[in-house]
Amino acid sequence: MNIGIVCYPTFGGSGVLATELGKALADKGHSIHFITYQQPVRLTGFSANIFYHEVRVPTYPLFDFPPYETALASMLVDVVRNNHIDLLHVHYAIPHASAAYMAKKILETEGLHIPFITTLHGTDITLVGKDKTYAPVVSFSINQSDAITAVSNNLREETFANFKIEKEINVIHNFVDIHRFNKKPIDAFRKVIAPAGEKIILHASNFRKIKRIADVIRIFDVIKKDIPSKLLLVGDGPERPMAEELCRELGICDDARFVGKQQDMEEIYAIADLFLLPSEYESFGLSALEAMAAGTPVIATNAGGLPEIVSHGVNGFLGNIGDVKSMGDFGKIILGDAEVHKSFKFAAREQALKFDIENIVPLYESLYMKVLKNNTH
Ligand code: GMT
Repeated sequence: MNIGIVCYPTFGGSGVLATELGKALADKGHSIHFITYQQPVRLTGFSANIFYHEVRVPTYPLFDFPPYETALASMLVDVVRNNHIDLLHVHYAIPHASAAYMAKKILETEGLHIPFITTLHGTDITLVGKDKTYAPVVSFSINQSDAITAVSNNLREETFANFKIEKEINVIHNFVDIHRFNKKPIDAFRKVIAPAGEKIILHASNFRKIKRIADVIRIFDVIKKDIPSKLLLVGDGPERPMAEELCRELGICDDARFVGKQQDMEEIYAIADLFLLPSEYESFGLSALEAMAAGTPVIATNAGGLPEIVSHGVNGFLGNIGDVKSMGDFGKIILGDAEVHKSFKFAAREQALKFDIENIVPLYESLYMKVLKNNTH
């Protein structure tokens, strides 16, 4: 199949998932055309089956807001016309689903029928999408999709609760390449972070409000009082200055290291003893799954789709949003006893196996086949 993939090219989970999906499909022999405004961060290396089309948005003095959606729709038309594209798969509804709809309508006038699939990732529904500034367009373009997928059962329910959706929403959970994340920890790297053999507690995100970074730091503070440990914070975003300030206030600057955005997450997950994701909401929590694939137990909130991956008391723990004391105590249970830690590590990896790339990517391929079958003209 020739598939056009539209996504955000940044470190966010939707872009990571879309890129990993494209790479996996290319490995299986499909031709994949990424259409986005920047080379996706996880799109490294060369593959004969992967093509990249950059959307440029020319500016003009009249434009306070250069029209990205128009540029994207025009690029989709061009890519479909010239590359025998069979279908478009857009990740994150805003503005990708409406751009795909526009491209589809333009191509129809030329006798080209191009179906598009929309994968909902989370904030495109639960936060930004339901804002009434965007909602009518989001709702319309989701309904116009030839197929809709959501990355968790929770997100499917949220979508039905927030929008009038007239079609089935297929749940296809996020996935991880279990072999890639099964790295042996690099001792020298561990030593740099935790020179006296302290436990390494990890958080990785885009440092937005929804991630509750202050809770990450406070949970760490609870754990650190009993268990010698270091906090490694990967990523960057608007909440970082607040987080640094909080570390100063708590007097834990020497134990918390902010390392910014990182490419080689496999190496980082491998040295972590515990992963924290105390978010206000996660449709899924791809970073938690990647941590588990590396055998790192997770402490998360019982919000959104997180309970679909983290099993309380088995491969991690789930706490109420904001309950840093309980989540800190859970951390102490896991890290305080080597045998307990070992069993949580084992269970984390076992759980991640269920979401292995080899089990999930065929679900997308079947959906593509179904859509193409329904779309023969
Ligand atoms: O985490 C973010 O805010 C980034 C966002 C994105 O769209 O890039 O992530 C969403 O999609 C990920 C991949 O499907 C999910 O794992 C995240 O849980 C989801 N984020 C939220 O729902 C807040």
